[in-house]
Amino acid sequence: MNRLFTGLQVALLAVTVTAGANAAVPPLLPAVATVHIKDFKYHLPDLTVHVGDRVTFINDDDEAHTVTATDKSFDSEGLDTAGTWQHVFTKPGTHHYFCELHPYMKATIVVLPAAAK
Ligand SMILES: [Cu+2]
Repeated sequence: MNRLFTGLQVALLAVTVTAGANAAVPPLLPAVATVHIKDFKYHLPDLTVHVGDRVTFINDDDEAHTVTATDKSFDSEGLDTAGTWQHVFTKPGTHHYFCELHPYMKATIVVLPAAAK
């Protein structure tokens, strides 16, 4: 976090830092899918997973981004450059999410019922 931020980003990051001041960056666990955030877009913008699947989000941009559910059921909060966040999807359905810092950034994850084993 040694770059310049806009006021909005500073405000958001301040909240994030306060919440996780002493939290070490958690190790990445195996995930079924990885969404890279690059050039102000989520790749993949349309992803299908199953209930219980873990998805990794990685910010490849020089700008901070978030992964925030439209219904707020999940929220990565600010991800700095190279920041990562993982989420296990537990509710089937179509989950729309966006970046709180750049609300035009939108994507969807479809969560299907747990895969038969
Ligand atoms: Cu963003």
